[in-house]
Amino acid sequence: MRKPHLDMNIFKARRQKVGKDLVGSAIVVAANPEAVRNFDVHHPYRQDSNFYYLTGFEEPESAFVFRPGMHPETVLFVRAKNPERETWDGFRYGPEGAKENFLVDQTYPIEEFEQRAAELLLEVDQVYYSQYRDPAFDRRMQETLLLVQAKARRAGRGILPVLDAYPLLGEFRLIKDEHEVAMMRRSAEIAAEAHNELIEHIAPGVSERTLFGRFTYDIMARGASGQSYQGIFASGPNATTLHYVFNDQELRAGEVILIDAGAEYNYYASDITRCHPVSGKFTSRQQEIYDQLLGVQKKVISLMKPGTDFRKLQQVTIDALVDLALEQRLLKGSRDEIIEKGLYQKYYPHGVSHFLGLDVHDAGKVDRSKDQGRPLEEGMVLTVEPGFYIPQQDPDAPEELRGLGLRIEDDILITSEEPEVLSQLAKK
Ligand SMILES: [Mn+2]
Repeated sequence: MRKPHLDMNIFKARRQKVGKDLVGSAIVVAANPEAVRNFDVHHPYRQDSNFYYLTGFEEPESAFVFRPGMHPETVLFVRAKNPERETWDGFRYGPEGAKENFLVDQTYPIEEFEQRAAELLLEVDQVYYSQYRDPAFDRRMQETLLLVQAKARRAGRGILPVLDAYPLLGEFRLIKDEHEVAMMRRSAEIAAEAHNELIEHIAPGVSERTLFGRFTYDIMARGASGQSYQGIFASGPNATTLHYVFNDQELRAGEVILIDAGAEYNYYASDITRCHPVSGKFTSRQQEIYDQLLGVQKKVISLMKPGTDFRKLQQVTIDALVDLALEQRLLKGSRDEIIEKGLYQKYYPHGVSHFLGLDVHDAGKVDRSKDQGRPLEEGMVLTVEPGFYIPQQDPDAPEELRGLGLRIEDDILITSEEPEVLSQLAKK
């Protein structure tokens, strides 16, 4: 059952923070739609992150209207009670239960959304709502906005301006509160322990799929709802596919397996990557590159303090990985030219960091504007994931290195002092 086990004051306090400078505006957020897998079977349901962030409410077919400073300020639209449906699909709060349990001012059945929301929006100057995510709810929202206009016709108003709620809420989600930090610490700890549990099961002949299953078991046995994204269990050359998802090959002696997998714990994601030699020991050349990559990661982590520009992390990584490629004689020529022409992208084609939170690639703008970077701040959580991938068909690489893919990824909390490595338990 989707009973709240968290203190609802967490969500109330969060709404107060978000609403503080938004008087005159409303935020409308819709629950995620359910996704059909086949016929009457659905994919596992997971609430929309912004909806969860503001309400803590986990049911589909719901919507939330938030009008900072007005009465009622918080209005939740939910599915009506339905004994027959509840026999099949499980408990629903219904409007009464939702009002009792979720610290909102008013609740209504979702069927009344257009009419009720139109009345609520009549009194605001603009609406924050994320369009183009759910076409079915977009239509309900359009209907609502037309009703608002119809109701206010004599006032000569047009359609209410709609602004995107995603970047607005992203600015808040970017800085984790105390509750969120606790959740993220636990999420990373769970995933780190599960990564460690896998080590003794890595051996020639084992399937990537077996490791995937073991990891899932180990995080769920520790309280995670599941993986925070489909994990990458990539042995040998599969590791050079950045988002490898087949996870169905057998591990072979001499190869390295790259495991990029995280847990979702009370909605919060961890995202950890580790690489292990299938036979228990790297070759000396693999070890050399692994150690260099680890050095790059350490260097980047040491920069993760308040004030450092987010873009600097990537620059430093590129510089260091170009040096690695030159030392390994994979690239030739001048460092500047390699960087300028982007030649390093053959071995390192991605970013070194992203925000982490309710989503694995979390909300929050990485730049203040097109030309202005974003300084890191206390309370941000970011990954650090330098990687080095040698294509299997690379004519510039010696035979023994072809098809080697390495990435080392940890989750970092920015503090006023040293960065806290949330995933530090995971053995490297
Ligand atoms: Mn990542």
